[in-house]
Amino acid sequence: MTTVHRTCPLCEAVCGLTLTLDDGGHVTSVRGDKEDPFSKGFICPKGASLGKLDEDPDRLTRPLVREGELWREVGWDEAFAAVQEGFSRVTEEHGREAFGVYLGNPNAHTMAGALYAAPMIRALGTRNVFSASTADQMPKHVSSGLMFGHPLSIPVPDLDRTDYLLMLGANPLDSNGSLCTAPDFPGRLKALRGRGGRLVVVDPRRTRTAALADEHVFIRPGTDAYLLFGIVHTLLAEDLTDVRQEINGLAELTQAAKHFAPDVVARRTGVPAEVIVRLARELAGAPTAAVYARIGTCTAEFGTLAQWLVDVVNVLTGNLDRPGGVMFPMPATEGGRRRKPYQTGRWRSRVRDLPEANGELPVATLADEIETPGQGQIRCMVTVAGNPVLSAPNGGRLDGALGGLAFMVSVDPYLNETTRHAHVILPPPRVLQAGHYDFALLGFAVRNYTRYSRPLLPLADRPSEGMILARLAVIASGLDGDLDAFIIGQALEKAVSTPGSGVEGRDAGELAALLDGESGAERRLDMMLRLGPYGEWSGRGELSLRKLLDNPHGLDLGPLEPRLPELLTTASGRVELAPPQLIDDVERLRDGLGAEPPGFLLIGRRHLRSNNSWMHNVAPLVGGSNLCTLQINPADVDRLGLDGYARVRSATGELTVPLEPTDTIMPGVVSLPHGWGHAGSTQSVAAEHPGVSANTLTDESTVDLPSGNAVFNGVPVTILPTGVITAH
Ligand SMILES: Nc1nc2c(c(=O)[nH]1)N[C@H]1C(S)=C(S)[C@@H](COP(=O)(O)OP(=O)(O)OC[C@H]3O[C@@H](n4cnc5c(=O)[nH]c(N)nc54)[C@H](O)[C@@H]3O)O[C@H]1N2
Ligand SMILES: Nc1nc2c(c(=O)[nH]1)N[C@H]1C(S)=C(S)[C@@H](COP(=O)(O)OP(=O)(O)OC[C@H]3O[C@@H](n4cnc5c(=O)[nH]c(N)nc54)[C@H](O)[C@@H]3O)O[C@H]1N2
Ligand code: SF4
Ligand SMILES: [Mo]
Repeated sequence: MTTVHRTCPLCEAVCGLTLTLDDGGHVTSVRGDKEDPFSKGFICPKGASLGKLDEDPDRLTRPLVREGELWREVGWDEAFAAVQEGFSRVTEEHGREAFGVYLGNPNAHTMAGALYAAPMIRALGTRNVFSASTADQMPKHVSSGLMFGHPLSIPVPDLDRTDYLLMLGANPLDSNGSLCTAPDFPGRLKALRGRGGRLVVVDPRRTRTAALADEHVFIRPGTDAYLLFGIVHTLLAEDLTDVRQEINGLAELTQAAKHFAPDVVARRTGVPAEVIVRLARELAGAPTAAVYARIGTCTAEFGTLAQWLVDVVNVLTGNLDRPGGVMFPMPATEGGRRRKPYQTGRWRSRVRDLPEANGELPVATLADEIETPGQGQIRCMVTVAGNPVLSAPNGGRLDGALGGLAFMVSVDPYLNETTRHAHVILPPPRVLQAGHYDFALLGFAVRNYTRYSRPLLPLADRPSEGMILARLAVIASGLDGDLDAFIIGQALEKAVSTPGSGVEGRDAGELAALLDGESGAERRLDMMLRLGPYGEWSGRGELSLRKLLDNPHGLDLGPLEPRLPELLTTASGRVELAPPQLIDDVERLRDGLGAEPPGFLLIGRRHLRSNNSWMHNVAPLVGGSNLCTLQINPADVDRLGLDGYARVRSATGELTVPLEPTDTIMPGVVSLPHGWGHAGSTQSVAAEHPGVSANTLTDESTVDLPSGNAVFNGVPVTILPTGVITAH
């Protein structure tokens, strides 16, 4: 038996885990790591099942190659040779513009995603880059880019010090938090209330988080931007503002807010005008306050406007960049940020003319790009850690589109709804065979913190996921050589020639020779740590890989500190309160003021013991409350005379679903979790309770315009008894 420690890679909370392994490398127990200074022993049911997930017998151990319907297990050389052949064939016939990439959510949780996905994309030489980000947080990147100058300058609520938290469209008691890395989120919310603070939750469902709050406000799905504008209107009209930054655009903002008085938006949102006014006064009056909004408000028709208004309220109430308000973390691997105006729409999608954002095109138009003939049609896809057939809007259409590709490669541990269309599946090794560093998520942490976990088990005869992606890059570019050494060389050359950097004027080659690490990935981590804001090469600290290896439970780097002046990279050098692109989109919001969609509005939800589409194969995690049911208010059940099941119909499809009547959901709203609808997968446990895919009902033709983000919340649907047959 050995006891080992590592970070949980399963959600954004980055909990430290303590595992015991037997001599065969099997996990015999998983507990929270009490010595982790950030998570302090917290663990959730998913983390506790990490061993079961990692040793799931349905995970692929060797590459698969498909010929027609037939799958064949092959060795790694043969698999990469098949990729080479497929890439060459498509390149010769259609050129590089026929390639497309889709990166799924776990890329945010793997070192491979952080270090090797970008070089792989560059090597593929295509602008057809899609990811789960446009089914998730792209609106926040766009609003932050436009307001603060960089899409990663995303302020997070200072959870442990705030006096007042207004939370919209998030349910961290089940999700454990997102764009707000906070292990033991439930405990931190209880502590907020314990110190006399106030928590208000805005959600069309009375979630477990809402039940814990001081106040829960029901809202009509998709209308958060109206509610937030009502708050902005009140702050301005009642002169409740206390702006602490240099800002631009107050006049334009005031002009735009005129149309959204509380009594005007009350009808649209379902939130009484007096509640809106009171929320504004409470936010302004609290010693410190933070507004935090997540997936329920991002994956909506006005996602970017909602994200923007969240931070407008934070600025107007004087809570941006101050303790207890919303703050910008300083992660240990952060690189320098150049002052360069943030732009979207630098190129546009071929078929629907949708703007690029952060170098990506909207996943809502991926099927169009694959299906529509002509110059630039996608014929070859590379998917890494993604299951868009279940996770993208109108996933059923994408299912068909992927089936028509000339060639597809998937890097994924499972043969599932998406990867079954691949010609080659390249499985990453076991979780415990991978090193772990949260490059992305520590940039959203409510305390500055760092932790590295070395691989706990040897790779044996298979490549790491980083090596798989690097190999794809080599195949695509035709350039051989040590990718990591090349990237290290480039980064160090830049650092030594940057005036004022801690290594200015030193020799890049000598620095490279000093780097520690047993792999290229570790050496790159060491370099980023040393050059980063706490690094031994920054002149300001002593962090390095060695230091992290000496502290296997992680290191606390202190509470968040004000740092906006250093981060602000807008062209004006000020916080942009009224970016023109967003003010333009306010027209669309105004047009929607009078909208009264008939029928029901569909929203999603998450379950504690689930993770999008890929954790339904672990027996202890499924069943109980983790079910694919349609939540509906009992009054609606009675009104429609429903019994047990109902048919749900939208513009794109129809499903028959089991009902879960509950008064925790607003009348007129129904909720279905996503990630179900298992079919064509070799996941044997998941196949026993497949559920249905919510994304049969979501409509890829509607997007949040500024970001191109998919709309999953507030989808108009009709609910029919199962017995009724009507014409389509
Ligand atoms: N209707 C509706 N749809 C939604 C949402 C919603 O709320 N409602 N939420 C959206 C959101 S927020 C997201 S992030 C997306 C998620 O969209 P995706 O990322 O496309 O979907 P996941 O289900 O997370 O699929 C993850 C895939 O990665 C594989 N995988 C797991 N671990 C690893 C690993 O270590 N390496 C590799 N290579 N593969 C791995 C899994 O087997 C699975 O195939 O879904 C979106 N879709
Ligand atoms: N256990 C578990 N944890 C997860 C995941 C998982 O699948 N399971 N997925 C991970 C991923 S990829 C992400 S992005 C995060 C997401 O983390 P969260 O943002 O916390 O996601 P949810 O738990 O889905 O909470 C979203 C809430 O928004 C509400 N909502 C829906 N529509 C609206 C609306 O129009 N307005 C408002 N105000 N609220 C609305 C829903 O009822 C729901 O309670 O969770 C991550 N963590
Ligand atoms: S909360 Fe997230 S990081 Fe923590 S144990 Fe659970 S799944 Fe892992
Ligand atoms: Mo997500």
